[in-house]
Amino acid sequence: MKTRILSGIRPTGHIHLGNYLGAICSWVSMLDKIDERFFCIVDQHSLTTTEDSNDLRKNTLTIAAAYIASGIDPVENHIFVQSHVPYHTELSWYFSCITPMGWLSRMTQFKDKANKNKDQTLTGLFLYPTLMAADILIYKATHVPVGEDQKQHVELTRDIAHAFNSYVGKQVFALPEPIIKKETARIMSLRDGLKKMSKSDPSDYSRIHLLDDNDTIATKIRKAKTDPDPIPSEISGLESRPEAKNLLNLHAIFTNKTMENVLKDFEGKLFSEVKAKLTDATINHMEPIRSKMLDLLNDETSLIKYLKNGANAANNLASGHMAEVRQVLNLL
Ligand code: AQP
Repeated sequence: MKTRILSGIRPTGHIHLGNYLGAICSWVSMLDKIDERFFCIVDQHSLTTTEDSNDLRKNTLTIAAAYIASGIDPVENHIFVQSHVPYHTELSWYFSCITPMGWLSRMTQFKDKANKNKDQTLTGLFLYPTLMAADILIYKATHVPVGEDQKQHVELTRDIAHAFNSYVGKQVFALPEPIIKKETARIMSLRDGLKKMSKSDPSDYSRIHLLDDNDTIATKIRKAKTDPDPIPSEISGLESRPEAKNLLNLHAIFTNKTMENVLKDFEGKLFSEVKAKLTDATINHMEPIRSKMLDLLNDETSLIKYLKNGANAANNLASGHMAEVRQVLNLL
């Protein structure tokens, strides 16, 4: 069977190291193992949190530039914008007609983001997982690489695929597999090691943006929350030190070492030393990506052309699958 991946990022603010390591790097590592690769900028999902919509156009282009600068070739892969393929929203409507409200109410992300006043909570936020299921299933994706926080939504996508197949009495959709890389599944905030790094965190110091310059990266790492204890020799010594664990994990990722080896290097040392080394490693890795992103953003015409080509390929595949869906639903 042909393998196909679909994944995406919401253009809701500054794309950060969590998105890069948790999502984009895992995509890049799979490029030569998967037959067809679709990478979406899920702009319609951004509208579920309306405070982000002012910068939507700019953020959409920035995310496209991040994909390409990180190594996703826009000719070999299909990079496109969700709103350029209308089949996503059409399929999500059909899915909303077979998805019980109870399934959606149980989603952790909905519970976290829903307004304290239930009557004010947006319908779009509630229906987010049915649109995400449509994003994936309209391409009949076989694999969905995501960070840990999106695992529940991919599991719901499988439930929705199953429910749809049962409703129409035909195996229209195979169940897609989530792919979650353990080491990068959850990059934590630099200000609070118990919270994931997130675009919506009010503090810029909680995350490193892909477009941060070297001085800003150095300042953010210097100001990152830590503790006064020296580095332990064993991973178990980090159990109650989430901020320390996060910084050492980032160091392990950027230097391509195991956590055990990083602990050997730093055992007994203080965080000032870890932070200095982590700053160098982060800048080494991120500087070429930032520079490429800036070049791409300076040539908007080419960037938009890549996105148009990506949307053409996506529309071609999606239209065939949509014809099948309309047929099994007995639409005239
Ligand atoms: N901290 C993280 N560690 C690892 N992976 C992460 N991802 C997000 N944060 C981390 C992964 O990035 C992909 C795109 O995420 P998204 O933009 O669609 O939505 P999100 O998960 O809600 O990301 P943010 O940054 O936290 O955005 P806001 O603050 O707007 O909600 C997904 O694969 C996600 O797992």
